[in-house]
Amino acid sequence: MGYGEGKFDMKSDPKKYNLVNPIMKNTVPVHTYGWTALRFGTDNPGVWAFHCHIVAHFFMGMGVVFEEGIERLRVGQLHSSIMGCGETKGLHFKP
Ligand SMILES: [Cu+2]
Repeated sequence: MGYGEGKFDMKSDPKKYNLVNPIMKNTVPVHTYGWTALRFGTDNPGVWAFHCHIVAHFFMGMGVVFEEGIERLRVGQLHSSIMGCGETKGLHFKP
């Protein structure tokens, strides 16, 4: 929804958000000494990793996990499409 330089200001920076037609994408830049504001729809229950793609940064803690609607999931109800991709398909645990 937006990005900027310096420390995020809770009062002034949200006024800069693009709430009309923000870009839909699955990667975003966070500029040096800057901030990025994002939002995501909560219509797909699951556990979603949000992380920096620079491995050293990931291990320094630039990652977080979003749990979305997990109270609506039960073991055995996870769709098979999330259980790996390519050659890893079919290797998942089957309860
Ligand atoms: Cu990073």
